[in-house]
Amino acid sequence: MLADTITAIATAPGSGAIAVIRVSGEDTFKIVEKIFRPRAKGKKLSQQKGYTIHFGEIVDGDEVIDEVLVSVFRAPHSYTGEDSVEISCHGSLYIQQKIIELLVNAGARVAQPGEFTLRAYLNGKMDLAQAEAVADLIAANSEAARRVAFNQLRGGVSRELRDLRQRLVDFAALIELELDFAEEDVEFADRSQLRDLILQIKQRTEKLLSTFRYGNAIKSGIPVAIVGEPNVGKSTLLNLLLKEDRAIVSDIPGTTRDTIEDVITIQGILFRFIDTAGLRHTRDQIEALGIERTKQMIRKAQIVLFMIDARDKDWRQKLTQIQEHITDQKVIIVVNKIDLTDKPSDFDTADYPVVFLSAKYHKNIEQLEQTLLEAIGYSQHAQDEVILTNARHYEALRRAHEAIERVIEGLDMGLSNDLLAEDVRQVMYYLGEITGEITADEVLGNIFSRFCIGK
Ligand SMILES: Nc1nc2c(ncn2[C@@H]2O[C@H](COP(=O)(O)OP(=O)(O)OP(=O)(O)O)[C@@H](O)[C@H]2O)c(=O)[nH]1
Ligand SMILES: [Mg+2]
Repeated sequence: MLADTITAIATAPGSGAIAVIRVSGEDTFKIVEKIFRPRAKGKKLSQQKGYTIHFGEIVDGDEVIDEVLVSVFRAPHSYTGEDSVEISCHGSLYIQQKIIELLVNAGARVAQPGEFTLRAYLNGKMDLAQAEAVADLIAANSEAARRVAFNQLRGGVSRELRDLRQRLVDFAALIELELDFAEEDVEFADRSQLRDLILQIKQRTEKLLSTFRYGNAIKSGIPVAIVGEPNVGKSTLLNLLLKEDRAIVSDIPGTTRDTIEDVITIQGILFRFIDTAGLRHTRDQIEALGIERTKQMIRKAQIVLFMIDARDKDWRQKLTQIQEHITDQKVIIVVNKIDLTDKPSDFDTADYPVVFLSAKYHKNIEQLEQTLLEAIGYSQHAQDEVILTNARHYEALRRAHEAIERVIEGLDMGLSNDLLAEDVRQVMYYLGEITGEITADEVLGNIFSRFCIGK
């Protein structure tokens, strides 16, 4: 498969000012030379240095199709590690397709999704976790998501795991050696050192695992449901957070019938706010439907803003009603309309943070934003901390962690070498799975098929 020379449009589908078409593989220059006529006479494309750009024409026989720029990359100094070119042409859909067609007729094959990055991985330009970070970076829709993806692309996650794994590999080698000298009863691998190493790996693994919730949240945005009785000001708050009149606000209870959703970023983190119908028991059929939806929204949310009127004396009972539907969501109590009373009810609760607001008069909104950030553990994670965002990594790390616990158990029980070695191998296996030192073809297929074509 690596023997093929592949091509694809690397820019977004559709027409634009410019489109970029990639070609990568052994025959790149041979193929592109068939359809590219450089303006400057003299050297052929295959004789040009890497990291140079050449102006010229794409031709179909005698007919000139477009004027283009061709960037030359020479193996191994390219994204894929192979000889590659990037053709920047005019961004008409027709021209893009015509050039692809000419390239295919000249001997290239149309690339599969993620195939350029797959090659970069197979040619050792990046490991698997880094390759996956490329997809995350392309999908990043907030500053925080970009930052964690970029850190992973730079090898943050990989470095850490590779280091731990390498030390384990060394140890496993010693244990295996002991197995070879089984009759002589020698000990090459110091058990207390192995224990220290394993404990270190365990600690590190646990720390990484604990970042996943946060990592996953910033990658996909944090769903926040705004719930509360009709008329407490939920839609007013949504509009204020979004800085636009997204939801209808009125003094008629039950104004919001459907759910309204929109996103904002706070300190670079994407929050997805969901405004819901007021939660109350009713015989009105339509509103009953809205209320069922509210329950569903709570289920989907990571944070629930429970909104109460500052003058409400029965809020505890309403909170209890909400709590019925809460599983592991964080709850923030938002006391609204503080402008209407000098003496708000007693909102002391040990369970949840409380924010006093006037949504209508834009009061204390920064405090609410701060409380939202705290709810996701924003301040606990340093900007450059290695953060797990990928479910595949999380799963592998969780399995590694299980195997680690078995190794510790085994050490405690004085388990025989061959059994111990087996568990150590398991830990190495799962750690290696993340960076791709160990992979099954189907795992690769699964990962790269989710990429866009041309990456
Ligand atoms: N005085 C005062 N009025 C507010 C405040 N926030 C909202 N209101 C008013 O309260 C009324 C209800 O506001 P909405 O935002 O529609 O309330 P809601 O919770 O979305 O109501 P439903 O959609 O019916 O569940 C409107 O007349 C708002 O102008 C506030 O902080 N102070
Ligand atoms: Mg509303």
